[in-house]
Amino acid sequence: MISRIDLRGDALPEGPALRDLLPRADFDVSAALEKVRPICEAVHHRGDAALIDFAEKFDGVRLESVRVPAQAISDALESLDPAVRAALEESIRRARLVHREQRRSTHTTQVVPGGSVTEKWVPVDRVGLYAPGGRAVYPSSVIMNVVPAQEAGVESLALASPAQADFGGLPHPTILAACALLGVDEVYAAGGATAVAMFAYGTESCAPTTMVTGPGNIWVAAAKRYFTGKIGIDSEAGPTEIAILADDTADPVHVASDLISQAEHDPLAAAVLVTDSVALADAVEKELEPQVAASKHIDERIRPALEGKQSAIVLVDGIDEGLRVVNAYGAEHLEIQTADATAVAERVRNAGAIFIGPWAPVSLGDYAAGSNHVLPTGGCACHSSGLSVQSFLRGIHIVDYTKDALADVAHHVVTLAEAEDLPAHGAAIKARFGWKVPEGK
Ligand code: HSO
Ligand code: ZN
Repeated sequence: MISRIDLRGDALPEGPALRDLLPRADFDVSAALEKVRPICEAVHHRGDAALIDFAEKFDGVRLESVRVPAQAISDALESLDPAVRAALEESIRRARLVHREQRRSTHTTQVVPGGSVTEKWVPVDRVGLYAPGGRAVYPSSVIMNVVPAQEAGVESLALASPAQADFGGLPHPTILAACALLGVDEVYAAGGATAVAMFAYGTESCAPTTMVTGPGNIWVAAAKRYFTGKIGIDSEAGPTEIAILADDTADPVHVASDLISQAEHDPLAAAVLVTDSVALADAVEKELEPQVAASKHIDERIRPALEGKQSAIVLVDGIDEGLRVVNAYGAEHLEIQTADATAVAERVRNAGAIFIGPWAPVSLGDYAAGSNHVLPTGGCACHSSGLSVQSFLRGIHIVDYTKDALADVAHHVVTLAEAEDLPAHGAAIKARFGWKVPEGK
């Protein structure tokens, strides 16, 4: 059911060559880009009318309006199962605890007497959050997007999720209920690339946003790429990934269930076990069969994900080599199930989030650890982080120099301006001192 990659014996190659040996899904956003272009342009030119036509075409329902009435949002909360409500509330509470501490304060550096640089952190004005609604209806992702934006101080938040024919053209009720719990009252029934275009261009009913965040399929990723430069985005989310670095102390039942847990998301989801123990590899493989057979989404997602080229058991010569492999891979989620997992985790450099030991499975992080579950996929963990308060803030430098402080450094500025053949830059300094370069200290 899951293939093996045996990296034992020979020395592991370095950097990209090692990465090339590891499994990964094909997720070609650039090919999808051409397909989303006409959709985005239709929304640009025809606004709400285009959104209504696309909802009919893609979601099979004719909408009266794309904006969800306030009543529908409060009704969804009223009808929410109390146990789901309690779980969402606890998830929100924990996420707020963690994200509140990510806020950044203004900081001033006194560079020289009379010369300072202050860095102030300003939230973006208006954010559009996308919550998928096809294969995935994840109120938990609403929480993971809304909480950091709110804790960052974003004043205007709008959310879009596809119209559901089964719910009279409204987004899924649990998505609406999560919005109600989070105090988000501006919600639109719009899906995929159309929702991203609505936020980027604005329509009659939705004011344009300065940023779009949220998970989604390849069309959402392509639309985000289409608008990069015009608006801010979080990341182009690809299929979910779990990597587990484990030794012979790991419990094969836990390892198998955690691999399956993320395979459950998508036929392209990646489940990768990296281990130095053939006994564990054998036991996990054996354990996968009954656990997969007992799971719900076997044929449409779990089996294709585990059997796909993006998933594998990777055998290595020891945990040091295993660390090299997981660092080269840069998983979205990385579990460490080894003896002294804390010490091993300290040596991980590339991962979206790290889950230590037997009691911190990825499912905990997906819902209720307090950590964020919007994380870099496809190896982007080698250069990017998951969604946080920081994602919604801009650090603005405020430069404040007195005449004397400028005079002291003027000759250096003029010298560098001349070295770059930009004499007008130097002139902007000289103009302040009677067109002469002041003597520096
Ligand atoms: N594991 C997914 C998030 C999620 N899981 C939502 C369950 N619901 C990507 O991090
Ligand atoms: Zn998940």
